[in-house]
Amino acid sequence: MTNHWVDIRNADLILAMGGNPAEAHPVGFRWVMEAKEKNDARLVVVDPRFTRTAAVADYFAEIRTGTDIAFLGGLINYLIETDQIHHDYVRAYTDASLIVREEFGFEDGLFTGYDAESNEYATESWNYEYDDEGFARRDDTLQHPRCVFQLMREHYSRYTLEVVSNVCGTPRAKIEHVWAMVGETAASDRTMTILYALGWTQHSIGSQIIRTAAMVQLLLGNMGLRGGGVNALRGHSNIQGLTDLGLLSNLLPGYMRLPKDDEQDYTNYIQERARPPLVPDQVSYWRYYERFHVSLMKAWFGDAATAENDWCFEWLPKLSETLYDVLHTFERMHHGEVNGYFCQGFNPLAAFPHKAKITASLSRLKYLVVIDPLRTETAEFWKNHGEYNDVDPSTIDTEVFRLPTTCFAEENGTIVNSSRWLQWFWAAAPPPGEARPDTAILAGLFLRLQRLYREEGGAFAEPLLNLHWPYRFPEEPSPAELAREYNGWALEDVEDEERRIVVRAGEQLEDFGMLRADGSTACGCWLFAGCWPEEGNLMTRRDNSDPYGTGQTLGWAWAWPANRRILYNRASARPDGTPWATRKAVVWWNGQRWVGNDVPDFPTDSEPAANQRPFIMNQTGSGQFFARDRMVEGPFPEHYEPFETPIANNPLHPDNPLAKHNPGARVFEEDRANFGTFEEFPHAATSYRLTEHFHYWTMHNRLNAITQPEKFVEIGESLASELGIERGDRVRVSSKRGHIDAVAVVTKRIRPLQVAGQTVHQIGIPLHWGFLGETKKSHLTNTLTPSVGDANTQTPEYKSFLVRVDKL
Ligand SMILES: Nc1nc2c(c(=O)[nH]1)N[C@H]1C(S)=C(S)[C@@H](COP(=O)(O)OP(=O)(O)OC[C@H]3O[C@@H](n4cnc5c(=O)[nH]c(N)nc54)[C@H](O)[C@@H]3O)O[C@H]1N2
Ligand SMILES: Nc1nc2c(c(=O)[nH]1)N[C@H]1C(S)=C(S)[C@@H](COP(=O)(O)OP(=O)(O)OC[C@H]3O[C@@H](n4cnc5c(=O)[nH]c(N)nc54)[C@H](O)[C@@H]3O)O[C@H]1N2
Ligand SMILES: [Mo]
Repeated sequence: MTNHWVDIRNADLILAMGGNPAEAHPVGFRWVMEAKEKNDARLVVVDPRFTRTAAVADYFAEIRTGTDIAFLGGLINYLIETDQIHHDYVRAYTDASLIVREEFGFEDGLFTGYDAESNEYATESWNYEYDDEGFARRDDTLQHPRCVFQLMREHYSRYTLEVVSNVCGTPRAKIEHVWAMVGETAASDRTMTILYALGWTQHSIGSQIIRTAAMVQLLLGNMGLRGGGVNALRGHSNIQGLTDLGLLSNLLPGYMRLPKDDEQDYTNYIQERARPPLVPDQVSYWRYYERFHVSLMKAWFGDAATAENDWCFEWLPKLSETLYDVLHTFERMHHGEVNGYFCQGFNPLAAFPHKAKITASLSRLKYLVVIDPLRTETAEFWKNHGEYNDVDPSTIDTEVFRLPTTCFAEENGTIVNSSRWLQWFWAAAPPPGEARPDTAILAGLFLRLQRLYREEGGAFAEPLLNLHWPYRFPEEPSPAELAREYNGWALEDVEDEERRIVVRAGEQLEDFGMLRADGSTACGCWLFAGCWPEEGNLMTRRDNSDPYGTGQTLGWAWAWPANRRILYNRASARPDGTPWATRKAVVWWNGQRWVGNDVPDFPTDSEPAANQRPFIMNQTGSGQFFARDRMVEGPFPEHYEPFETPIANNPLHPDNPLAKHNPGARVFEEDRANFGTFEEFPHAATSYRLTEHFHYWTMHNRLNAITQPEKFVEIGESLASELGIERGDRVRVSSKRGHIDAVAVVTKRIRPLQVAGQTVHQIGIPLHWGFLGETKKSHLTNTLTPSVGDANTQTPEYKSFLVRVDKL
């Protein structure tokens, strides 16, 4: 989240789109209700289904899955053409004025630089025009035909009301109604918050949907203010912590990025990441990359990391692929290129797409290790469970090991929530039986491997032999020790520019401003620096006092970065340092420094006249409409159809087959052969959650099993009557990859849509239930889903695929 849970109560408008928070985040959802009750806020829901969130909304609009870029792109067009944008904000705090290279262009669905052979773009033309000093040229009047604002305006001029309605299937009057409500928040004293989750991420165009939302919020001036922001409601209780700590395959802790295989040189590696400002005087905070990086390597490798050996840069893996994501790993496993696989708190047979492919892949392993407190479908993938898992164990050689772990309620530690708060928690009960904490299992594995390498040698043993392991009980590092390491400490006395000592050797760091690139500090995750300073563990704090009545509660736990609760909060004030509106104020300039009800996300002594912009992590200091790098499929989001679409072509580019689906997506050949067509599988399906279950593990719990005992699918009334299906009938839902059987819930909550001149029916498929546990046995939903991911993150396209429904 750019903002935080409690801050939702400060919003005037809440757009829940691409998420169903009443169902999936029922506790956090109280802040939505509080906004409605105490702030007179309105809630708008845009979803393929009339959800439990929609049931308490002020306005609901249905949408075809996978078409949110069209809806939001149309909104951008509407806001610009009706002049409902926050002009001063856009001019001062965004890249709208920057001038783009002449070579840049967009034609019939493709940006310049596309190579259809490799499915990749050469991105040189997606850049600004620079002056002799290396700064981007600009036109502050926003009139230059190639300034970002004019290019964006032109790009979205195609997204008229008629086009959007034709793509999304949302009736025009409803679209207009939602757009008008959103437009009202262009006023400087009104904000909209956007709440999203998987309804946006689980698409082949997922990352770009979220970017479109960010663009809308920048146009409206809603970033950095109370009740604004683009807010990802995270999933598993510590999934935020997982990304913060760099568990994604291309990351290091604190969103630092691993080198690629053509980056063998340390200096180049740092230069490529420690980027200088592209607009004069801007902060461009990643310029300090080396401080974060060297401190990480000191935490990992201790004395072995020295300036002479480039802080052990050679030992870091160099990526030969952009990502080693799960789809990629299973593709390799399917080809017999993976020997062993560890599933720690992960049930891929149930959770990953195209179950038949997952089964075939796991069957080709030599060994599978499942580290989990419960029985999982994955651990029993080899076992015949009748029609629900119809395999022949005699043909599967994979050896499966199960290592029982503790559960969250049986350990101490910290969890990072969606608000970026690190909250310490305490064990409520001892673990049963042989269960051990995950840290103990990993430490045991590491120490045994290290011993084997020490005794017997082996290729590339140095990183294992030299890993710094300073824990009191090496077999079981304690959560407190690990947390102190993430925070970081000084290895020598650290001085500031005036040679005053800011932290002494051996002391915990106060904040990431103390990190140094000379090896004098160690820090496991620069973003977490400050969570455990000398004064102690700030994550245990439970002071909910709120002196300004803003909900910031700076004494409750600890938020990264630097206990800041609202990111980019400098943008809550005008360029001159006064708040845009008192009721939205977060920080302001008091004549000497930045102060306010939150910790300023900005250099506190940077006076307004210095003209530094609020988006300090960006090289331009601005919020970016134009993504000059990082996004694989283009600098402006464009609508492309899901890989399985119920219509014949992309209505925006009907004559260009290359622009039908995301042109930057990675599709493996065998997976492409497993995509279905709408002639055979005419209905658009989507999958989702229910409050009563958590994925695939609450079905082991009798109370949850009682509340939702059996697999069902949701079918709209009109399709049901066409197919002769009545409530409670059993139906078969098939895709190109398999079928599931379930009870039909015939509902008014899903309505037929008029899309590109045809009627599209959508089918809703909850993802819970499997062949284990206390509920009735069922087929796994992911029997049906296609193996293709978002072009940037490779998050699977679980939310848009094609099925056929038959009465059983
Ligand atoms: N009770 C419970 N809570 C949970 C979980 C659970 O299993 N049970 N899981 C947790 C996890 S890990 C996660 S990631 C979160 C997920 O939280 P959510 O993303 O809110 O959950 P979903 O139900 O998967 O999907 C949300 C909504 O997206 C809609 N949708 C589908 N396609 C589209 C589309 O193209 N556009 C739009 N606008 N909407 C679309 C669906 O109809 C659904 O209502 O929930 C977390 N919370
Ligand atoms: N069709 C479809 N598929 C989806 C989705 C969808 O919307 N539609 N959503 C996707 C999303 S967002 C997610 S997050 C995944 C979820 O997929 P998974 O994460 O695979 O699902 P869970 O059932 O939450 O499995 C987590 C496992 O962790 C175990 N566990 C719990 N606590 C601990 C612990 O402390 N240590 C260890 N080692 N294990 C523990 C649980 O017992 C459980 O078996 O599903 C994805 N799959
Ligand atoms: Mo998730």
